[in-house]
Amino acid sequence: MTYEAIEVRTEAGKVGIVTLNRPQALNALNDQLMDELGAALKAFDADPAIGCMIVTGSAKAFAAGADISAMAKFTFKDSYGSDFITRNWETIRTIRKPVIAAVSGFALGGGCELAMMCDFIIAADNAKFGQPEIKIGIIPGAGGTQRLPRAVGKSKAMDMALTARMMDATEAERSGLVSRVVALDKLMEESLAVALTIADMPRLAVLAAKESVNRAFESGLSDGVMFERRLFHSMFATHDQKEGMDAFLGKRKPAFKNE
Ligand code: CO8
Repeated sequence: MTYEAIEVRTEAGKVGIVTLNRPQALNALNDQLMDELGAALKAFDADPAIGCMIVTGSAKAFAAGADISAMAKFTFKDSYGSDFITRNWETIRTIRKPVIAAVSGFALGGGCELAMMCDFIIAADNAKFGQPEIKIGIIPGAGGTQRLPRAVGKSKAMDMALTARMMDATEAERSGLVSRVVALDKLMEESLAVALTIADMPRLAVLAAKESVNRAFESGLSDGVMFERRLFHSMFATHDQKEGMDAFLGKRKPAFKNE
C-alpha cells in the first residue's frame, strides 16, 4: 500500500515507525490519515519480525487535532448518523504489539487523544499537550475526557478541558501523562532505543503485559488482578519463560524464540 498522509519505515528490521505527514496542516488528523495510520499499524502488527511500533509527527506538531476544515460544516446527522470517528479512530486500540507515541510540538485535541491511545508517550522537551476543543464549540471526541483524567487526575483534566490551556512536557511528566521527557533532537534516538528494548523482549510476555496493563483501565481492581493472574499463569506454558529463567540462573544471555 502506498501512503500519502503518513511515512512508514522500519528500523533494525524489528521496529515499525509511522510518521504523520501533513505538515501544511500541522498533521491535522483527517479520514485519509487515520485510514493510512490504521492500515500501517495493522501491517506491522501482522509482521512477525516487528516487535514494537512508534508513532511520531514533526518537530512542530505531533498532531494539532482533528482536521477542523473537514468538520466545520458537519451537522448532527453527519456526525452522529455516520458515527463519525469510530470507523477509523479506534483501529489503534486493536493493535496487540506495543505502540509508543514519540511526541514533539503540539499534541492537541485529537492529537493528544491519539497519543493517549498509544501505550505510552515519550515527549520531547518542546511538547505541548491540550484539549482545546471547547474553544471551537465542541468537546473531545476520541477519549480525551476519559483517558486524560485517568492519566493526570480529575483536577488537571477538568482544567485543561474547560480552559483549553496547554500542558508543557515538564508538567506532563510530573502529572504522569508521559513516561519520559528527552531533548527534541534526541527524541527519535531515545524512542528507538526504548522500542528496540521492547522488541527484544520475549514476544508472548510483551503481548500479555500490554493486555494486562490495559485491563487496569477497563475493570475494577479485583477483576483486573484476576485477569493479570491468569495471564501470569499462562506464561509458564511458554518456551521463553523456561529460557529466561534458566538463563538468569545460569548467568547467561537468554535466546528467546517468541514462543
Ligand atoms: N485542523 C485543520 N487545520 C489546522 C489545524 C487543525 N486542527 N491546526 C492547525 N491547522 C492549520 C492552520 O489552519 C494553518 O493552515 P494555513 O497555513 O493554511 O492557514 C496551519 O495548520 C498552521 O497553523 P497555524 O498558522 O495556526 O500555526 P500556529 O503556530 O500559529 O498555531 C496552533 C499552532 C496553536 C496549534 C494552532 O494551529 C491551533 O490552535 N490549531 C487548532 C488546535 C485545535 O483546536 N485542535 C482541536 C481540533 S478539534 C479536535 O481535535 C476534536 C477531536 C475529536 C475526535 C477526532 C475526530 C476526527
